[in-house]
Amino acid sequence: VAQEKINTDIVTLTRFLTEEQSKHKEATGDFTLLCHALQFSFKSIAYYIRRASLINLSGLAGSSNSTGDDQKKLDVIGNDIFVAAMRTSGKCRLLVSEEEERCLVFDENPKARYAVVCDPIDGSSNLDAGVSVGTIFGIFRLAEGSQGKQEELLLPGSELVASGFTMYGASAQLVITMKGGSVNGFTMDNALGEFILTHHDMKMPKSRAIYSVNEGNSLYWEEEVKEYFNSLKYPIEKSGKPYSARYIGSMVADAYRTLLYGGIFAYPADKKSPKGKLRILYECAPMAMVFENAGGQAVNSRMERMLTVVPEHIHDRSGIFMGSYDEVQKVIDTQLIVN
Ligand code: AHM
Ligand code: MG
Repeated sequence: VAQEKINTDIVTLTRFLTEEQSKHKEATGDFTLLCHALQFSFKSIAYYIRRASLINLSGLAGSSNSTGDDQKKLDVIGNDIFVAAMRTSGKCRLLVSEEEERCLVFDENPKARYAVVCDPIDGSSNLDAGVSVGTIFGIFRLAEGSQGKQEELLLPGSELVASGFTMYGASAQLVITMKGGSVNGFTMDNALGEFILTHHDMKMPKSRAIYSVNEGNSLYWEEEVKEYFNSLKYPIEKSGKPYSARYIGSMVADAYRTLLYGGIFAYPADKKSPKGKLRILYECAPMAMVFENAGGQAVNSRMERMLTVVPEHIHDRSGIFMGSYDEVQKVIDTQLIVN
């Protein structure tokens, strides 16, 4: 029997972070430690999601979050795991979570220089059906002399020093990018308990005939949005076929597919949700950074670059169109402007 060739030189997330740190002479190791704490929260959340049906974690918690969404038991657990990991990392001063009305200020870490924004379990309405959900995160470095105030986080995504997401699917996938850097994807090896670098320097296809949007909202869309999506349903020159529709209803899963296969993902602002549905700070901006660093684009419903959008409040929402460079450019070129 031929012996399986064993790779004894694998790049774990821990090793990757150490190597990244060594590229920066001025680095103190704080950012690396913060990422280790993030990594632990992803592993824990992945573990509980996998066991949810077995240990009675399905269904509602009986509460609602800051903006009135019903919370699932796992929303609450995911948030608690995340908060504990950030608090005890010693490197996180401020934490904005979709599940917390106010920004959490960790006074026990007054010298911590980082702020984290997150949606601990995005797409949680899919949880009980075993559909992929994920964690979205962004990291800001606080300004010198920071007072540790929530208002300091009303920043555009272009200020993020790192961002990414984890998708809890057939396996847990972690995608991370640093400011001005490449995008790297890791796969959780459950036996080792480590994220392993499997997708080095991810670059998304420049175009692809796939669109991803909740068409059930088309009644509320502005005319221009209706026209744009309608235009995708006729044969295109290149293939003689119309676009394919793919919509999971979990942003991380739709985004991960779009990153790998290309295409466009959108959640436009509409007449029912004039500001859109997805949150600027911890959903749109981190994703936009990943997409741009992978060679794609992301804009809001006014066709402004998503990374320049400044929220007025930590939970503000925005319309979003993101995906392959050419696909988003097509939307921008149609001059589709929705307020
Ligand atoms: P959530 O943060 O409450 O889970 O909502 C965000 C999710 C995204 O993952 C997904 O893209 C979108 O909501 C789906 O919304 P809809 O069900 O309206 O299509
Ligand atoms: Mg969400």
